[in-house]
Amino acid sequence: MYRNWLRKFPDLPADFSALEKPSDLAAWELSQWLPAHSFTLVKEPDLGDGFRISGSTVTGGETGLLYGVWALLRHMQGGAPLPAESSPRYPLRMINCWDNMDGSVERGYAGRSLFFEGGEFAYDPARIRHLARMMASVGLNVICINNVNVHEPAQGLIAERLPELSALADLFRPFGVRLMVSVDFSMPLREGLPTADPLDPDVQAWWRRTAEKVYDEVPDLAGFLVKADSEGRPGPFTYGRSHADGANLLARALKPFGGTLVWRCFVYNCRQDWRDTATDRGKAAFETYQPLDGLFEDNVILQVKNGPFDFQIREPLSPLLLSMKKTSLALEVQLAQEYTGQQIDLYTMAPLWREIFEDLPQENLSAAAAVSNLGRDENYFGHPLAAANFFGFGLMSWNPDFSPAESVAQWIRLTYDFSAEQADNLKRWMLSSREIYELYAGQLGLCWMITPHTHYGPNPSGYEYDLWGTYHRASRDAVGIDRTEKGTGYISQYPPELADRYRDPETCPDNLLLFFHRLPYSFALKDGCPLIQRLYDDHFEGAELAARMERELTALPFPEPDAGEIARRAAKQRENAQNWRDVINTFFHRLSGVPDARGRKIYD
Ligand code: GCW
Repeated sequence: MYRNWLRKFPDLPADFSALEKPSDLAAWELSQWLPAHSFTLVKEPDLGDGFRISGSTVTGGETGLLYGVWALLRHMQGGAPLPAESSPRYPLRMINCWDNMDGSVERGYAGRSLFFEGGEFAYDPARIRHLARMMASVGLNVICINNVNVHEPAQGLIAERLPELSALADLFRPFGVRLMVSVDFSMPLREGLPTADPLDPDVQAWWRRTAEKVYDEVPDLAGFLVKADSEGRPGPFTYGRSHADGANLLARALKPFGGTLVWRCFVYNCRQDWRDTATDRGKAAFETYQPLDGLFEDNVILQVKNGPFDFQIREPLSPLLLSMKKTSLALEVQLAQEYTGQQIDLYTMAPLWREIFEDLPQENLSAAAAVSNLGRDENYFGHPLAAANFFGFGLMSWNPDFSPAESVAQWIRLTYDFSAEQADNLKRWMLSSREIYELYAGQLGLCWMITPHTHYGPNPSGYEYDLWGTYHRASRDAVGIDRTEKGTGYISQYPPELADRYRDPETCPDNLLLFFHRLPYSFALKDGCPLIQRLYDDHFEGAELAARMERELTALPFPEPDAGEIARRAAKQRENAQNWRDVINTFFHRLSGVPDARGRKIYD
């Protein structure tokens, strides 16, 4: 079996009867590596996920022992620095799978679902255990197994499918990983109630009974995840109720069992008229949730995407993450490379998360969630190097100060037997891959130049006259959207210092310029380069770098099957980058009529 960054570790045993809990597994992992007597494991339950390593003793809580052992193993095998003590910054470190029970994966780029096929549970227990081991090795502790768009028969996961859910939970449990399920807000209707109104006493009683049955079968379920009133999903708005009413309904049902209700804040009008320039989709989440701050039960976590739109190549931090002082929050990022090359183009995310975490107030952030990039492909991730995103997310949701360079270096050392020079070369390309992608697929904070629906490849007018609220409004003279108070007013959702920084094009970082401003093509950027010339230059440079990256990556001695996969994907990426370059350059050239100052080929 393909083992990713655990390839140098021994196989898990086939018989798990003696390995019921994380501390059992901690002892087993250690015994494979070190003579049994050289390390002692001491359980100190109060430490929870945390651990201490001193001399030849690892002290930790039930799960902390397993994380402590993995810290030790990553140190021995991957050269990671060994902490004397450590505990995670966020109690919940979650992977959100968008898997449907028919076996498809929404925005999945690594094959079909690892859990489902043909409307049924269908999995290989050995692969599930391996996935759980990968999670434990980097401190991840929750997996939501089904799509937030809950299509039948997935509603049944909390009804007639409970025994199967319980069997899957048993596989994850020894690794300290708890299951979560996405539930549908209108579930009471499915079960015969006339309404799903959160203030209706029968609905409340129904959710309480349901939670009781669920926890009878899966006593350590992490909780429910909900996408409500978003992109056609049902929600409390149907009944004229607020999202605090909706979230609290489920939270109260889960509370007696210690369950958490994770409520996504991805709410916006997806039927906008492109002619309406006053409405700004970016403002929607803040407008919906900020007035509700303080009204949520204490086991509610509001899960907010990192940016105000939708995992675009470059977005500013969502202002909602900066403004909910009395509510627990989860940061949501996307490992699935929906808008960033779909696990064909190389796009290493740790540098992106570093920026996000740097700007993020930590006080009420209690969880980090990542939309999964997993699938049934042999290597789980499609692109062999996309595994580093899963790995890095684990390390950075344990410790958001973790260095992106160290996370990538550690992953490479664990995964491949490279010389220092080869490893360095790979690390350099991985760490610069995000900027390379940005150069050819969207720079200066310019979003939505992508092909609608598939979200792969360039189509600069594709979303322009559509109803999704996703416009760049490029014209003959100018491009971008004015989001200052003179425009849509989005900027006023930020705390004053940030708003001040973004408001003035002179102080707004170039890489967000067209997100916040509408500027003429002649506008001089910080280095004096006219805007239109930068658009051309970046696209030429991005395509050149993608070609160079292909040459250098394919010269590295990757073992098979990785070598073949990487070569195929790097070649496709080179073609993609050329296509982006030509389509976008021609688009702007046709609009503006401005020639490239360096006389390079732009198609008419
Ligand atoms: O942008 C959209 C994606 C949808 C996804 C949605 C979400 C699960 O294109 O596929 O649906 O985001 O985050 O809910």
